[in-house]
Amino acid sequence: MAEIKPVTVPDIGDYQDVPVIEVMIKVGDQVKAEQSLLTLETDKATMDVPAPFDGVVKEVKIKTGDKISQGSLIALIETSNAAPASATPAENKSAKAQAAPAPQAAGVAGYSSRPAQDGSETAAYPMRNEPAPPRPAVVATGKSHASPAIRRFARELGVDLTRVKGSGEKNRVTKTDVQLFVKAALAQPQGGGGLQVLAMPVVNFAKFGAIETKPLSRIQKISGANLHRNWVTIPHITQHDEADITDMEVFRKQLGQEYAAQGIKITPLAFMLKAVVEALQQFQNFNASLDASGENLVLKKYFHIGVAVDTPDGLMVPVLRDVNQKGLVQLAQELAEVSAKARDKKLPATDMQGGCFTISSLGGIGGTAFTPIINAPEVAILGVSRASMKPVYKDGAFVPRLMLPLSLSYDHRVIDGAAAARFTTYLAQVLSDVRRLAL
Ligand code: CAO
Repeated sequence: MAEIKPVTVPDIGDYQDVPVIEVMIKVGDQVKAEQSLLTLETDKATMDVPAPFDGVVKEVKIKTGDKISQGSLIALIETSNAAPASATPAENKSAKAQAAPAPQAAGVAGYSSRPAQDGSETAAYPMRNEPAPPRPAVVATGKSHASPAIRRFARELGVDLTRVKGSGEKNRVTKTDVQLFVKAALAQPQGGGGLQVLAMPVVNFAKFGAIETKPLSRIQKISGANLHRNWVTIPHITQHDEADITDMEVFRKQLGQEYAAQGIKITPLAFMLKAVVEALQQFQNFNASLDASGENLVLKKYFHIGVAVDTPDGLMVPVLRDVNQKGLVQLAQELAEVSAKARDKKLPATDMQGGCFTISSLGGIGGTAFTPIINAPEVAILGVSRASMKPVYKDGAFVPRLMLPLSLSYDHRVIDGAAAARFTTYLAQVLSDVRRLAL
C-alpha cells in the first residue's frame, strides 16, 4: 500500500551544517533506491545522499545552499513497499561501491563520496558539454544508463558516457567501465600530436623564505582544469579593437538616472549584451559550436550569453537566456540578479548551461586589453576593458571621445582573422550608434 515517508539525512560522521550544493530531485520525480537525491559538500569531500527506497517525490524540503546535518528532513517520498525511511550504511553499500572513494571522506557512513573537485555541471566556468575524448577501443552503441555517481565520475574525467559500453546489470555503465574506457583512450597512439612538455619543477619554496599553503577553492580547481584544456586544445587568436561609446555613455547615464529610484543600475555591460547579440545575428559562425566529430559546425538559432562573474571563490559564468528578446533594463536587472546569486553561491547548475558566447568584462576594474580564454564548446569570447577618454582624429581635428577596448578571442579552426575583424568592427559600430540597438 502506498505510504508517504520522510527521508532524512543519515549518519554523516562528525559533520554538522553541511552545505547542500545540488538537489537532484523535484516534486513528481520517480526515484529508485540508491539514486542520488542531493549532493553535500564538506571542506574535504562531496557526498551524494542516495534514496533509501523506490518511490515518487511528494515534497522536497531542502534547497541548494541549505546547511543540513544528520536527521535533517530531505523529502517526503511516497512508496508502496515497506522499506525503512532513512538511508543506512548497509542500504548504501552498492552506491558506496560504485562511487569513487575519497580518502578524506573515509568514515562517513552511508554515502557515495568523491573528492571535492568534481566536474559536475553545478560548478563553474567551462563545465558545460565536455568534448569527446580520443576514440577509444571500446565504443558503445546507443543510449547509456548509469547512476548519477557514475555520471559525475565520468564528467570528472571528461568521458562521454554514450561512448562507454556498460557491463553491469541491464547494460548499466559501471565505474570499471569508465576506467577501462579511459585506459583504452590513453593507450591510443598520439601520432606525435600530444603535448610533450617538461614536468613542472618541484621547488621547496620554504628554503627561500616564509610561506603559507592555501588550498584552491573547488571552483578554482574545476575552472582551472577546464581553462587549461581550452587553452591547449583550441587555437586562440585575440582581435583587439576600440568602440567609441561617447554617445552610448550619455544615454546610459540618462537611463541610469531614470531607473536609479527603482534600484536598477545600468552598466555598460547591458549594452554590450545587446550589441553582441546584434553582431552574432550578423555573423552566425560566432553563434556556433563544433560538433563532437569536429567536422560540422552547429549553428544556434537562440542567443544565450554567458557573463563571467568574479566571486570570492573563483570565476563563474551564469548564462542570460534569449538576450535578443530582452530590453536593456531587463538585462541590467538580470545581470545584477545572477551576479549576486553567483557571489552568494546560489546559482543553480541550469543557470550556467546552454551559453552560445561569453562576455568577460573587467571594465569595472581597469586595464586596456587582455586575452580571454574561450569557454568551450563556444567558439569566441569577448573581453571588455575599461573605457577611457582619448583624442580621436575626426574631420581634421582631435576630439575627446570615450573609447571602449574590446578583445575578441576566437577559435581559429572555425573563424578566420578577417571574420573576427569584421565582427569587432561591426560591434564597435553598433556600440557607437546605440540607435541601432533599438532597431
Ligand atoms: N568602462 C568603464 N567603466 C565601466 C566599464 C567599462 N567597460 N564597465 C563597468 N564600468 C563601471 C560601471 O558603470 C560601474 O560604475 P559605477 O559604480 O560608477 O556605476 C563600475 O564600473 C562597476 O561596475 P560592475 O563591475 O559592478 O558592473 P558590471 O555590470 O560592469 O559587471 C560583473 C558585472 C559581474 C561582470 C563584474 O562585477 C565582474 O565580476 N567582473 C569580473 C569578470 C572577470 O573576472 N572576468 C575575467 C575572467 S578571465 O577571462
